[in-house]
Amino acid sequence: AYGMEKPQGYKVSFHYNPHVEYHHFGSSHPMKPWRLTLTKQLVLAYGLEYTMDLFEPRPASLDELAIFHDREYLSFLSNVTPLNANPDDPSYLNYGFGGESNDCPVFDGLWNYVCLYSGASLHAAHNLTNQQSDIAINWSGGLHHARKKAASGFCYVNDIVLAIQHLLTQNQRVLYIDIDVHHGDGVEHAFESTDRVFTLSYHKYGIDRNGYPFFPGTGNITEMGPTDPINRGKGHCLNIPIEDGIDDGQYKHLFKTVTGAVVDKYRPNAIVLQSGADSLGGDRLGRFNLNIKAHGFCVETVKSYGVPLLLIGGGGYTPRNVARTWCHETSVCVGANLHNDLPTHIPYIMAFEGKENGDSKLYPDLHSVKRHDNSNTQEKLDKIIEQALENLRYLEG
Ligand code: ZLV
Ligand code: CA
Ligand code: ZN
Repeated sequence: AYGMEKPQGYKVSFHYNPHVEYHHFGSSHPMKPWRLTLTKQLVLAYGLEYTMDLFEPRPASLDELAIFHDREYLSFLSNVTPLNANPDDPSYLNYGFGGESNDCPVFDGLWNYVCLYSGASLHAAHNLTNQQSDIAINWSGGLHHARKKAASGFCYVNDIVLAIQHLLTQNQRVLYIDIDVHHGDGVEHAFESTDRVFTLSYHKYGIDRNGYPFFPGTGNITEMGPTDPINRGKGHCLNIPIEDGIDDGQYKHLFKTVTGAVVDKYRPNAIVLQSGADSLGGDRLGRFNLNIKAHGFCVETVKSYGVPLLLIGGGGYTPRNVARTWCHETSVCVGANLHNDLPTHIPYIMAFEGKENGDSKLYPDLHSVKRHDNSNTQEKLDKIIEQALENLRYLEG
């Protein structure tokens, strides 16, 4: 039942293929797949592997990716290499490659990389539909910007859309929640015309001092999907725009109030939580001031609904804190309390030295690395909550 923790605890599974770690986007690119090495090292150092089922999933197949993606796009993606890439080929730009920022570079092993993280999300989704797990985790997934026929914002294949499509084979309604600091636009767009998926994203939204919108530039509270009154997807999307510097107390209140209202109204049969760690304080790309336990509060809250849960990663650009957060959230799933002193025998202990107060701790004070003043007043946040609850009235038909 809703809100009832299972007294015997949840069956948790961890889906991870270590080959993802060895892929590089390029030295100056903020996405670092080796943050997953750090995450796994922490999870093992705390002994969490004894509390869950571990799986090493095979890479997804071309046919599995084609359930959502365009076959010509996939054919391009599976053939392109740094040596044969031709930036003058019009399809190259069309498919989201190149451009000024080069957010989505062509790197060695790109196809292998996308198949690995997508295979893990699909395997995790299967574990939920065949009821082998109550909570299935894939920290290598969560690439929420990818489109049917285009890469966007470091995302080439949308493993979340693929996993939700699988969940829909056994579940009438799936709720997607996204706490990455960026708007989950790719997932929202993929399901905009159905009432069987509700998408809820919390993100930084607004124009910077330099005049550029924060990526991807969408996700205002007024954006609720299609406006056509006969579209079934109408109103099955909620965006929560947030300004720089939001703190723990504000975020927790916002998340609990809005997510709770969505769950009450929508009554999902399964939940997918994208737990992007770029919403932490001190993230290289993010703008928020959250500590690890406030981020983990979102996982605790969603777990407490007692609905089958797919927990996936996403952004996160300060690797040592990404690893801390995802290790903490793994412990939340299995119901363990971790000691704040990092185990001394971690292979990559040097990697945890940073600018925070408490290098050798699991829970350093991330407010101490604050770079963004808090532009969120209680007044503005109350307005957002009020508007969000108003938007939900569409669900009443
Ligand atoms: O975390 O930063 O802002 C899921 C995820 O949500 C942009 N891209 C594009 C649009 C025009 N700009 C380029 C501005 C670049 C600013 C410098 C970078 C330095 C090197 C490489 C990439 C970036 C970068 N790119 C920072 N922010 C962007 C965003 C894409 C954000 C994707 C978030 C992905 C995994
Ligand atoms: Ca988000
Ligand atoms: Zn992000």
